[in-house]
Amino acid sequence: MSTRIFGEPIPRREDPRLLSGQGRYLDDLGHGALAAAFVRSPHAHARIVDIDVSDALEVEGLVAIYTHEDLPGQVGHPLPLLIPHPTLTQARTPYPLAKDEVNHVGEAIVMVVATDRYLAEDACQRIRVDYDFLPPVVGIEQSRAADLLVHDDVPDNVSAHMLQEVGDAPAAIDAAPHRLHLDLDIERSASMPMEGKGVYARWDADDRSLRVYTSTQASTSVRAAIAARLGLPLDRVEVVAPDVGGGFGVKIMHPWPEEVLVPWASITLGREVTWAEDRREHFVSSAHERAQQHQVDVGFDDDGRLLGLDVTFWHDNGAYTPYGIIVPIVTSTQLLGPYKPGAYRVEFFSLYTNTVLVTPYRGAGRPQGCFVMERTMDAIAAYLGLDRTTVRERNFIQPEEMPYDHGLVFQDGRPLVYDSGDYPATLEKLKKLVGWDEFEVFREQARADGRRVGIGIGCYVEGTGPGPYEGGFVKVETDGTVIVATGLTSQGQGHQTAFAQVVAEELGVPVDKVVVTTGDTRRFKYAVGTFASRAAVMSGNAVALATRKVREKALRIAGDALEADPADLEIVDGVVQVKGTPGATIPLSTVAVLSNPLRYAFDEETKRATQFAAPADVDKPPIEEGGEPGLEATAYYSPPRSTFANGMHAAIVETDPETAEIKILRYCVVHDCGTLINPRIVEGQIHGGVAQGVGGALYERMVYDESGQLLNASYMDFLMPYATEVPNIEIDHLETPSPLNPLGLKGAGEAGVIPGSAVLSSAIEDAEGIRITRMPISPSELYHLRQKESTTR
Ligand code: MCN
Repeated sequence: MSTRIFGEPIPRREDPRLLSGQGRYLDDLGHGALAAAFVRSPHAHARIVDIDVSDALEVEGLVAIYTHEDLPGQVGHPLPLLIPHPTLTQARTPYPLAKDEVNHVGEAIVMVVATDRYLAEDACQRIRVDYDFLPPVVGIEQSRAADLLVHDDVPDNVSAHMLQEVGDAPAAIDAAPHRLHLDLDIERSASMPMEGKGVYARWDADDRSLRVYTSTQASTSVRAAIAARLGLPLDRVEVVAPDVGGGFGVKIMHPWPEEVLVPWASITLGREVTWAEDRREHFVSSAHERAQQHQVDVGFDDDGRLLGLDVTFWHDNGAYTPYGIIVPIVTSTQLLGPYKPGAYRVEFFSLYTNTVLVTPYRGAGRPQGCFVMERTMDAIAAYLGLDRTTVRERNFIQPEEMPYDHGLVFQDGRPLVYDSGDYPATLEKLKKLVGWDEFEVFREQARADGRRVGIGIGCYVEGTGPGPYEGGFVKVETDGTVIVATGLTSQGQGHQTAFAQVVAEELGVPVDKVVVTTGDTRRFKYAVGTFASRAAVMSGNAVALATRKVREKALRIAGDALEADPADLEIVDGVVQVKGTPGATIPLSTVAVLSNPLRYAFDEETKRATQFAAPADVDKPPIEEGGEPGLEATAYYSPPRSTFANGMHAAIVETDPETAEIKILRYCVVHDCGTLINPRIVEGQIHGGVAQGVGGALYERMVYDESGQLLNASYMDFLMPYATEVPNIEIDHLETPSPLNPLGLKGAGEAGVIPGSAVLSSAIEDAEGIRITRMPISPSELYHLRQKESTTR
């Protein structure tokens, strides 16, 4: 069997277990534990006047009721600001249990612990909270008007105001031969993983140690937060992410209030306590994203080349900013996509509203930025009567211009420098894949049949794999199994397969010999987390570096045993051999036995192989100076800055002339995430992303009424695309390796979602001949746009 497995589309090893119901998710654990439930605010904005728990005390099975007043010290303090920024001058973070004011429907006020969840919910029902109602601020327009305030001490509802400029964009636009202005909006949506959040805590009073299972994207960060809040030494806290049923960004927040409260209750009560979020709780008390309003001014020449771009936008950050302002920072820098903007000015205001707070949702500000830039490209093409791909081509950064420095500061605080990419080649592949140049023939045929069809395009560049670091541990066991651990967590990305491929390739072992663990602080203590499409770049390279150390050590030990120069050795299928001399071999399992001076070899063959392999030099110590027993190593990878993946999507849609129903006929993707570890996994990631992109463009939105009630907080009313709405996705890859990391990787986990609104608005506009400036768009909205258009014509 060949060990060439890097780049092979091997099936995901985690799937048989997960697809046959063998997964162990948070709510599969902790049976018999006490259960927590929460009283949450039914009002968007109110002062808490009184909390009366007397009726609840009657509930049989009730164990404890806690309000803010009951939480000692750090437990009750507002959550930390995770990513501060100099422009975030008015950060506000929520209390784990509201202190005296609530700022959105769903904010937790009381925690109840009972012998089971039903009883805890019964007790919640009996708790009376008296409120003084305050007028809510709902939506960007109301927040901008600032007639009403979310937080009394934030006079204009603005949490952050940021401006970046390269050159003098307003002057360049004024002087340009052509100018356009666009207003472009995207509504609120959310990631909606199938599994909500959940926490299960076990306090061991004898050992004074805490084990917490949580459905998170960042187990090490949750551990640090719990230890700090509960006043425990870090070594007394273990955090384990079991199987996680999707995260998509919402589970990167840490700690969520429940991740502090449930462990604290476990310690206080000396019992196991568990909580699993229900679907309505997830809608109203986790996180949303996407809502932004943008104004674009652009100046360009007769060929459609950008001379100046000036974008101002308003971002709805909800009631609090515990995750900082990463989302609008990403929009402001990543909207440039694969283009040279000429002079560029971008300014944003991040606004408070009495709605659920924001954390990054797959794409994290990029879908909005891509929508803005691609709508602008389409508008320029329409204005000049040029093909939409021609305008894009003329503005592309060329491969020979890499690395390309935009002169801006990126989300990681580092310069926005693209490391690699061949945008003309990506476009060429896409045009071929979708048949861009042949589309007019298809349109004419369709028109002859009374059908309306349109084609659209969306291009993006995505900063992936930001630092600061990740680590990897690799160990060859004496039975030949290779144990691998990395600290970031998995939510379905196929890390157990992909990292096994990296190790198998680097070490020269069959992939099925490699066992990977993620998200368990008992196995790997230092990590940052899974977000920003960083696992492949960060942990992939870290485990590769650790494997290289193990390989070097293995060759050294095997060289001694085989009396050969390590440089003359190779490892093939888990066996060290002298290159070109197949007879002289030693299995890695034996090398692992040899690596420990106290040799435990249980099978006869290994015993025989190792007992005579002691160094001939009796004066030589069993472990050489600076060496360590065991065939294992740990390594960390820390990149200089992010690496930039890119891709281009095209879609063909059909709109019903009568009902305005929108159908996607074809959806094509060309994607470049550098060297591919596993194309099948990357394609799966793209499929999932495109599904969410289609949802964001055509179906999903958070419908708040004027009193701040979320009207569609259930899967009955929140329209997710089913398999019936997600089109067949045709994919082609381009691999321009990143020069920034040893494996040449760029991230892939978010890519599919980014151009969804851009490409589908482009296609619908092409089918209809009506400007599309707001997403998502439903059939009834398209119908009304048609009517408006026909009355203004
Ligand atoms: N990969 C590869 N070759 C590359 C790049 C990536 O084979 N050149 C593989 C990786 O090894 C990994 C997968 O593709 O198995 C995604 O890798 P990467 O781009 O590094 O993204 P992460 O693993 O860091 O995952 C995070 C990313 C984000 S930010 C969101 S949000 C998201 C996503 O991944 N959430 C997901 N994909 C998700 N998929 C599932 N099923 N569930 C989620 O919650």
